[in-house]
Amino acid sequence: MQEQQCGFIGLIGRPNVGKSTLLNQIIGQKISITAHRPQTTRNRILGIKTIDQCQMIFIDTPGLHTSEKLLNQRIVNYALQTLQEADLNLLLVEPVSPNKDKIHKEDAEIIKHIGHKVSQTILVINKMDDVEPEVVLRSISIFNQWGPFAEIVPISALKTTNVEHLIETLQGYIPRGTFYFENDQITDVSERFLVSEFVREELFRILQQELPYSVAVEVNSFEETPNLIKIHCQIHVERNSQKGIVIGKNGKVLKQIGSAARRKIEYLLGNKVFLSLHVNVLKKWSSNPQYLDSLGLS
Ligand SMILES: Nc1nc2c(ncn2[C@@H]2O[C@H](COP(=O)(O)OP(=O)(O)OP(=O)(O)O)[C@@H](O)[C@H]2O)c(=O)[nH]1
Ligand SMILES: [Mg+2]
Repeated sequence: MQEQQCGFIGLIGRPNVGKSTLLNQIIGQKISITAHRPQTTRNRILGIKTIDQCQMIFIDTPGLHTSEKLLNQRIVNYALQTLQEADLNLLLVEPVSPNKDKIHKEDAEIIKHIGHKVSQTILVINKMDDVEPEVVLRSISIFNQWGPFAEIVPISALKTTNVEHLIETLQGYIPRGTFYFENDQITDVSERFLVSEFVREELFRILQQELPYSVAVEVNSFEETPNLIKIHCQIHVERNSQKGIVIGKNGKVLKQIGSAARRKIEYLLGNKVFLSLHVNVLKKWSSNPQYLDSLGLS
């Protein structure tokens, strides 16, 4: 029998480069929420892909960035820890725009953090659908100066271009070892956590400006009956004024968030769902270490 391979692959990169989109495409199911705004992912999320005798455990991380805020510092720490622990890292970047001849400052910072692990890092140039092929080629040669990376692979996570090729390439780098997870397991996070994330994704989609960054979602009860799953969630905001915005006039905004999230949760759980949402003011939760701990952001 062929020997098993099993390894951890860290997905790292600046906010908004498409890490979670790529993870969802690889796994073939939505396990990590995405948004057109940066700093969407807050926790480490595992996505597991098993092909024959090879198990690849992807770690989706929050985008690396600098910030004074406690919440953000904790978020960045997850990502930096991943970088050190993984067998292999995928560093996601965007193509270098045609009017620039240098890479993004934050990409350079991340590469410095990677240090000697650069040779165990595959540089993935994402969003190739957004630019001309020449721009991709030029980006490869500019990033090459920061190497030597194990490989440089251009892809489009959104359009799935070259994603299969990336997966095949990865398999060559996974060390020998027995599987950590069952063949059919796709993530290690609980359904409860995914439910709270799907609600948070709708908050990102529907609310304007900075508000989603002040919001945390907690599942208070999850009750399964044969034909219906009853879920009660609390949406924590930091100020009274934010509570009003999330609820909206006559509860319109909250209803919109609830019904969009419910549809995705029903798809996830394969069952009818009754979702109730309650908005709660938890003053300054994002800078309070105890609240962050209790919300699983430790
Ligand atoms: N055009 C294009 N857009 C993409 C591609 N991949 C992702 N995006 C978009 O980029 C935005 C950010 O995607 P995410 O997957 O949330 O990015 P992320 O790196 O996980 O972001 P954080 O969690 O904030 O660090 C979303 O609007 C995606 O639809 C791609 O290949 N092409
Ligand atoms: Mg993300």
